[in-house]
Amino acid sequence: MKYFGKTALLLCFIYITSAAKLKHTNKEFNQNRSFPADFLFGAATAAFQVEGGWNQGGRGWSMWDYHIETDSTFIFDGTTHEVAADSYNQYKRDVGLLKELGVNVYRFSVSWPRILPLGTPDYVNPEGIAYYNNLIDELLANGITPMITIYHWDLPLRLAELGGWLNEDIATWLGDYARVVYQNFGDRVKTWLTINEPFIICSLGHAFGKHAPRIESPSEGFYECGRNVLLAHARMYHIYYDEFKSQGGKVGVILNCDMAFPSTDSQDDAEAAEDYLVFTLGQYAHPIYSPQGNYPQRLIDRVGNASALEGYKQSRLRPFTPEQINYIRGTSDFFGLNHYSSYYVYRNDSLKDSFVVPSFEGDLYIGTYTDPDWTTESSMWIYGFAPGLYNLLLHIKKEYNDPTIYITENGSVDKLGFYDEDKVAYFRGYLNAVLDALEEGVDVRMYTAWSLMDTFEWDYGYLMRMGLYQLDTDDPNRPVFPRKSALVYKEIIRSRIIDPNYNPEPNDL
Ligand code: GBH
Repeated sequence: MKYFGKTALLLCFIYITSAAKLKHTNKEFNQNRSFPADFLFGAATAAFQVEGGWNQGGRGWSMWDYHIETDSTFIFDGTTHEVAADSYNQYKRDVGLLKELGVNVYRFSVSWPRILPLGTPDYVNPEGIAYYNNLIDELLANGITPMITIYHWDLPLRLAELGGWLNEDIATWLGDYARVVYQNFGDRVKTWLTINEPFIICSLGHAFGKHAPRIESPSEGFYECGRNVLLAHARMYHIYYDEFKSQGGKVGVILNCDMAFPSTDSQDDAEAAEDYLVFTLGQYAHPIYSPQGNYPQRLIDRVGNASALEGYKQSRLRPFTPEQINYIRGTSDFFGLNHYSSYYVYRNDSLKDSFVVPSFEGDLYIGTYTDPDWTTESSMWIYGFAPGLYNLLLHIKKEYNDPTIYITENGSVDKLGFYDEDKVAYFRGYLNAVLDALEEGVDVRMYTAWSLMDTFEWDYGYLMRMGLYQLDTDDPNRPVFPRKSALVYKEIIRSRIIDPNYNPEPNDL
């Protein structure tokens, strides 16, 4: 993980001799084990990554439009989001793909600047509303349950200019936007995902400046962003229950988390693994899911102590008021989880001088590395190790009072072409880990694969091809075709078992 310190690379050979023996590995594939009849399968996308139609239908600019349109070096491969998978014009094709796969649910996001071009509800764009009405109706007509992410990163430019996630008013802005969304679509949509991945919004967007709005503020920006995300999420939740309860839906947040295994049996490495989960997951999960609310004590202590040593009069992690703690606590009907990778982590003196001070990485103070077997040439930042998901699910069950878990993203990358064997192996392994977790009594009820088709992968553009369906980005009509992973996933959904010997060929669909 590039952004957890440069020493990680130097130390990546150490795992061979010293990695603590993993306590939990997954069971073999076993075709007598099946997914429960009411387990929901789906596929996921996000508006900015698939819709295209960037200047169609009265859509406004998001902060991502601004950075892509004004800086040709921003996206690694020089591609843009302007057409993407053309889902704005071809939503019926998308629903056709979902139907072909046999999924129960489709997780997509609504574009804030398409619905509210200026960000605020002073003007609601009728063409934006019509687009999502059409998509929702088409899904329902085909027996697929729509599930909406309200915020998947496309903050309206005007609000970014007013300070975006670093302005406390963001809670008001998001709440007002969510109200418009509930009002227009809540008669047919019953599962709401408020915000996608607070940790990525705040780390890549506000600590490292890799994602829009490209702010590099690795301490204050990172923590203030997280604080505002929690307040905004809570407001979206309360507005639903105060004003739209009669719609009878459920509301929850999506947190992303990779899994950390301690590098050795040392106490320091065990604490490093614990703190990894505290900083990347607990920071957002504890205020919402723990009975007492508020940030985890380990986070409060680590940031508080580091701040004091640096001469700050107050912690760089600004505390919540008791009212805010109450306001945030209990505001999720389920635990939405995005998960992709695993790491080994350690903490020792070699980390001295590895981090910018002050920064959240300096506060966390761990090194990370991965096993070469967990990665492939095309995988970029994905280090696939299915027991990571199994262990993470057990951690969430234990730590957050056995919540209902929806796995809202999981998936991998492969080369172009039909035979995406790495991705097939990844999906099989991770779904097998879900079966392991179900046997341990973890309440996982849903899995939506990332992604339905190749998407515009944010700063990576089209370097990472994660689709069940391959997208031809050279053709203006954006045709798609099923990869092997699509056929394998379809068969898992149909049979509800994982058959490692199922070996489809092109045109089997
Ligand atoms: C998800 O984020 C997003 O929700 C989704 O929109 C996205 O398409 C999907 O992942 C796949 O990328 O280059 O070392 O800085 C998952 C979180 C975001 C974590 C990108 C890794 C890049 C790491 N990931 N990040 S690095």
